[in-house]
Amino acid sequence: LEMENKLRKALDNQELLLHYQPQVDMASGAIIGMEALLRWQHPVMGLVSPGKFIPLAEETGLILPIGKWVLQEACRQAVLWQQAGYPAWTMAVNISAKQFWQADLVDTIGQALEESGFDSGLLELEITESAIMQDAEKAIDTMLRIRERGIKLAIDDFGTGYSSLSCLRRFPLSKLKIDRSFTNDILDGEDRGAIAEGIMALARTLKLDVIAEGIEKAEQMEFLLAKGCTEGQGFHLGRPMPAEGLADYYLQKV
Ligand code: G
Ligand code: G
Ligand code: MN
Ligand code: NA
Repeated sequence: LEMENKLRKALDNQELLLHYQPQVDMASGAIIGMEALLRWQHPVMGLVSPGKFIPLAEETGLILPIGKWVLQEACRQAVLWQQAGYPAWTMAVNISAKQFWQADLVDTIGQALEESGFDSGLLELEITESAIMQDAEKAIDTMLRIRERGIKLAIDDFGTGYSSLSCLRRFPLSKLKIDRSFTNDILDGEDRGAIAEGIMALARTLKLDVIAEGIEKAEQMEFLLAKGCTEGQGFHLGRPMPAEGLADYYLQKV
């Protein structure tokens, strides 16, 4: 309960911040997008891991005001980068199940886009399989309203939930994000990347983009590229960083 009260104040006290992790075209090394990742910097507890406070935020409903702030802040930052002369990268924002099922979700997103002036075609929402499988018909309806605005939809941690393949075909998706456990399997697992490869084949069949998460080693990247996965994200390609860290990262790439 004490933690809950602290989290309740975090937004007003400006203790929440976003880090950004690059999404990279592995063949050229070019940045194609950024994923906004929430962080909580508490004055006494220090940096609280999202694994700890996001579940709490979901349970208490605090994820709703927090999620709204994340959307606004991520769009605002994306526009700042464009104004500074960086290329037009996509901005990926994680949407929790609770947020996804709010009746005003599409309005909240629209508001963040309007206030920031960010191009809706560059916004990508990351949702999980379990969120949309709660009620597939209703999810499709919401997703269509999101897609009508030109906003992209990615399935996060793909392969860890259970979505029926027939449903998957009916969801108006843009992209699958191969969960990092399968990227890890490329070097360390018994199946040697078979699941990552299977997801790539599925994405190809469904005409979806695909990005591999959790790339930590060059060998994983080489395997993925050889199998036709062009987009990647992970510590090997770039760690999540505060917005101010971008210039250094970018200069070092080009
Ligand atoms: O990047 P990191 O390891 O800190 O993220 C931990 C978890 O928190 C991941 O599952 C990620 O999807 C989730 N997460 C990070 N930022 C957000 C956010 O803004 N909203 C929601 N709902 N989840 C987030
Ligand atoms: O669930 P989601 O994919 O949104 O979670 C993103 C999380 O993954 C963040 O916490 C981020 O810090 C973490 N992450 C990003 N790249 C890597 C990586 O290469 N290895 C590991 N272990 N975690 C990563
Ligand atoms: Mn994500
Ligand atoms: Na993920």
